[in-house]
Amino acid sequence: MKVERVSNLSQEDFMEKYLLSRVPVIITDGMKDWDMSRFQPESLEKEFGYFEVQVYDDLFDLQNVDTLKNYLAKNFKKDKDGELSKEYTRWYTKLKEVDFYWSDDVFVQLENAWSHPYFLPTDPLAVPFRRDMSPVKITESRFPYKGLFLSGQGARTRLHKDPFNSNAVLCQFQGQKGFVLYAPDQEDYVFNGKEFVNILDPDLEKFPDFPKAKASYEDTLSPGEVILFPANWFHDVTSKSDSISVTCNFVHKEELPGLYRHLDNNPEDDQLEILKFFIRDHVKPTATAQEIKTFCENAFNEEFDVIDI
Ligand SMILES: O=C(O)CCC(=O)C(=O)O
Ligand SMILES: [Fe+2]
Repeated sequence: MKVERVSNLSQEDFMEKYLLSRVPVIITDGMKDWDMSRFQPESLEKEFGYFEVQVYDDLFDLQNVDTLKNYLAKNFKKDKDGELSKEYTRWYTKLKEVDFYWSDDVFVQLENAWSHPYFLPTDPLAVPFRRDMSPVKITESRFPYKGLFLSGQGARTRLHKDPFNSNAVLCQFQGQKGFVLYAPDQEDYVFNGKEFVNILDPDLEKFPDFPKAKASYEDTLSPGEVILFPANWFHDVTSKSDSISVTCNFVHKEELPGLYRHLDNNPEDDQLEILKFFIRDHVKPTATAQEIKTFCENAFNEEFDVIDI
């Protein structure tokens, strides 16, 4: 089935019909008025060619660090003789307290080339959290959970769901991405508690129930379109052509109960490090899942008081 495509989507409808109802949607005019030319490979190479980027495999394991120029030369277009790219540049902004090849400076430089998607509320978000509870725009550097994604034809992100009940909006600047979506209720068939199944080459010993899994959607995202992957939906994404996207993750404050459930059920989640980074002014690096939950409960009470722990 194809994902519903809409345009002229109000923020209220986005919240009610899609985000909080956990229904995937493609907003076909989601990038209107953006300067797409600044996100094409030639212009990115001109502006940032000698920056070093994070190069991953088909899941999220870092493989190496290379210059953007080299990544593009090796993986984008032309004479690859039909060879498909395996390397994937996921160039995240800083999301952990470590020095690394983050893309924060790149997004600062690109800030005027795009804007906050018109359908996305700017309400206070739980993730990323900001103390003053002022409106949030994803183009700002205070919205750190985002990445510039470059993937040569064939490069893939294997099936997974995003961390700690976060939603993702994926904005497609160039190229086409084919994707397959499984609803959260398919979890038992596609996840064995440790790993996600490789849907193109399923290991039936590890995933004996995978044959029962039913994908809800199979579709292709084209330039100018934005897709919402709601929290806990499993997605597998393959670049059908050389592709450039920006992806942003967030948890709306209306979704805090889901985040609390996640914290209760996953006290050892290794992604908590990222959550803690977003509230680093308020919680200690050693904070437990329960302490993070307490922080959120206090921060999002009616007065939005923030209590440091
Ligand atoms: O565009 C893609 O390759 C999917 C990216 C994705 O799902 C993620 O970063 O969580
Ligand atoms: Fe994802």
